[in-house]
Amino acid sequence: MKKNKQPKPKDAKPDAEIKLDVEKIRKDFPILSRKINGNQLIYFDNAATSQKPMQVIKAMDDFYMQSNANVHRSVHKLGEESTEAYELAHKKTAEFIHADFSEVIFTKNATEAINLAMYSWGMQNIRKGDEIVLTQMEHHSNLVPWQYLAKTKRASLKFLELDAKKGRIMPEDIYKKITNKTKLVSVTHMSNVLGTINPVREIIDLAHDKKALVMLDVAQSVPHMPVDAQKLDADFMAFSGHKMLGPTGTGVLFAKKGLLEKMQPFNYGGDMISSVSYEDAEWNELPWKFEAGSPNVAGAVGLSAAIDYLRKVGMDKIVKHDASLTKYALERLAEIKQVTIFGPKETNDRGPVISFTLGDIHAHDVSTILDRDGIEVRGGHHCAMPLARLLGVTATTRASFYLYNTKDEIDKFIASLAHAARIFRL
Ligand code: 7TS
Repeated sequence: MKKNKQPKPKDAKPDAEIKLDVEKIRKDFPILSRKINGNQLIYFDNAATSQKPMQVIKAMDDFYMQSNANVHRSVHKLGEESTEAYELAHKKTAEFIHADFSEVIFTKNATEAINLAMYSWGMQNIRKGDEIVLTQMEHHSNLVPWQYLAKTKRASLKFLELDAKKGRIMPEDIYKKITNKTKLVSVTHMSNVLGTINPVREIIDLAHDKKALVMLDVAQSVPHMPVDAQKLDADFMAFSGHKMLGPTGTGVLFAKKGLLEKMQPFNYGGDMISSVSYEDAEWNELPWKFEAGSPNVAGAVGLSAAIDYLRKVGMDKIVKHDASLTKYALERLAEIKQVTIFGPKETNDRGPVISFTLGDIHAHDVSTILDRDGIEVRGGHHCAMPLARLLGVTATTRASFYLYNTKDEIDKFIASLAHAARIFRL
């Protein structure tokens, strides 16, 4: 009997146009052919850092072999080439997040980007009695800098509370905590522990109504979904190049031009000046005013190649691929009765990060058993100790996926977990 096929809508794209060619992508990542303990590497620690495609590694090699020189200094050919490459990396990064060239500052990671905003904007603008609103699911990098600022200025921190069962912040809390006293709201776009995508549209609109500024920690979202600085209208955004196929030692601070113009520099020294006397100095134009000293040029070149790679693959396809892996992993994890998942169980408004416990086996033991099978996950508090405490655990095991991961890898991961449950007689 013939099956009654659903007619496809006229404008429906063929599968090839909406799906990633994962097998082709995997060939670009040399590390994926590595064996760990005799097993094919399965890399599920993408929330910590992503792997790098050949295109990124080669771009950096080429830079060192062909064009290496310092930037914004020497007028020789190599100096010209490296300056051009460095500035092109800024241009591509700005385009990738729909920002202006002047609004993108390169840092060494997301943590440094947040610290830059804290020192240069926070120290000037936060005063005694002001309130800074965060969520209960922040990474330490978007918590500890604000603790320091609040203590220094005698301001206070407020936290948007988590509904631990749902893995989401309580919607009504946004309206309770963001008030006329709020000067800054600094929240993660996507949680590195729960995978939750926060309702940042609502948060930004409300914060702006209350004349507060917003910092978005987009370290987990930029690698996995389109992030548009203009549409979001956040005042600051921080992310890491190394989580989005770029090299380690690369990060970005986005800030609105008007703010950067008023802010004091973060670091003082070479390249961030336009003129210097023995007594005084004037600052360079944006974004260089915030990039003191010789920068990580090779890193910028690598980040530039990573952005080319992501754009070529297509962020819309990455979103779909991540969602399909996450849905599959959540379903398969639910088959192991000793598994407790922290974070949203549904697949809407969540990213490809799943934290869980396996009975009462310590997360480090779970990670070690998985590692024996070549499966690399992270076990621990994931740099969010207060969140772990709130969830009533000292540690969880976290699997986080990216564009080169497959359902077949998830099957192996599930088999390895089921095996661990048997070893520990759960
Ligand atoms: N914000 C979030 C949401 C993060 O996930 C991380 C890193 C950072 C900030 C800091 O980024 P960095 O590049 O400055 O280190 N998250 C993780 C993680 O989950 N496991 O290792 C690093």
